[in-house]
Amino acid sequence: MVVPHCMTSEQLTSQQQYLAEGFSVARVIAEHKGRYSIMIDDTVLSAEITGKMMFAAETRKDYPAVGDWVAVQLYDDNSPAIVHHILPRRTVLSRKTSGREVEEQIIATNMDIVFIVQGLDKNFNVRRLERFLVVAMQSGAVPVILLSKSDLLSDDELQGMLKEVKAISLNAVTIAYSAKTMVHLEEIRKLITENSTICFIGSSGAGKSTLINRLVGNENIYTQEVREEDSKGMHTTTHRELIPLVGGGCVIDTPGLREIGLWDVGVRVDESFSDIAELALQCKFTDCSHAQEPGCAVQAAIDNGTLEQGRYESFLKLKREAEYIASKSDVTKQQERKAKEKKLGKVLKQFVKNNNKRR
Ligand SMILES: Nc1nc2c(ncn2[C@@H]2O[C@H](COP(=O)(O)OP(=O)(O)OP(=O)(O)O)[C@@H](O)[C@H]2O)c(=O)[nH]1
Ligand SMILES: [Mg+2]
Ligand SMILES: [Zn+2]
Repeated sequence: MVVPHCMTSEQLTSQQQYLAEGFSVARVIAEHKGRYSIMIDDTVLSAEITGKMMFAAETRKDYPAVGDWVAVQLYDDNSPAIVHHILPRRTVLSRKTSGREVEEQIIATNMDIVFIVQGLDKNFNVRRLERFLVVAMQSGAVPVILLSKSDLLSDDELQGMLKEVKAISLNAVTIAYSAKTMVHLEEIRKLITENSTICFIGSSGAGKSTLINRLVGNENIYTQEVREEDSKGMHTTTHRELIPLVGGGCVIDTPGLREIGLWDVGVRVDESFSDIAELALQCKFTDCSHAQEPGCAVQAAIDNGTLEQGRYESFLKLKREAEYIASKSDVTKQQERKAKEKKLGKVLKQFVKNNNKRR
């Protein structure tokens, strides 16, 4: 099987240059602690980066990631290929690393679509979906929501959950499917066109690897039962891996993420909560904080049930997180951040207080 060559013109130009310089161009398909697996045509090779690249690397962005096209030097003996350059990236899916560090982790690059997989079991959580959507949108790829395990629900239950998702998904394509009964798998398959790369993200136990096994047509990837009481997975997939499909296209499996912190998402929070932004335009005061002002369209929408309170709280939380990350990666914004954070913190507190009082 061959990894698809779907490159932008910028990438093609860069590829030509590296080929002219005597390099080969390969795709990174896996990463294991500083060692990489790369694929050229249908051959998988081991690779390492040059000392120069390691020395020059300032951030995570300067290291190869799964999905990257890289310029490599190949050797006839069995020694690993050496990665010299990373071709410009078309799309990048990043998150903040877990823990206290404010650092970027690249999940995958050069994908066309991000499949956000979530189980329709006890793991179902629209607030988490909102977060995944912001991260996926920022990558530059198209987000698609896949709701697994539809076999566990009655038709009525399924319709109810789809309605909840519709309220937060904006226009993202949403497919509820079952890897067990195979219902709606064909629709998913159709989204994976010949030259496309699709990255799968979602919590552990959501069913990412199971779905990939169905799409690949065998059971090569290891999957595991989830805990019954809360549908939590066992973190079965341990590293990111790009897998070419027989019919063309390829998929990137990733380990389930316990938490997905926003990384430098710019205006994506506003974009993926455009329903709230539109409401805000109708507030009486242009600087309305939507906490308690008269003529507030956001509060009115919450009161009349068109906007869910949880969604608005989620919006405030993600906004605050995005502000924090943006300022951390730019020291000069520190002062501004503190002021804004304090304000958003107050707004959130005031908002929750007011709404709880009213109930
Ligand atoms: N009933 C039902 N079970 C499913 C479906 N899809 C996956 N599962 C089950 O869910 C469990 C977890 O699936 P995995 O594919 O390992 O989940 P994952 O998202 O890859 O999890 P990590 O690798 O830990 O991130 C397995 O027991 C699957 O059999 C489905 O559509 N219906
Ligand atoms: Mg898995
Ligand atoms: Zn308002």
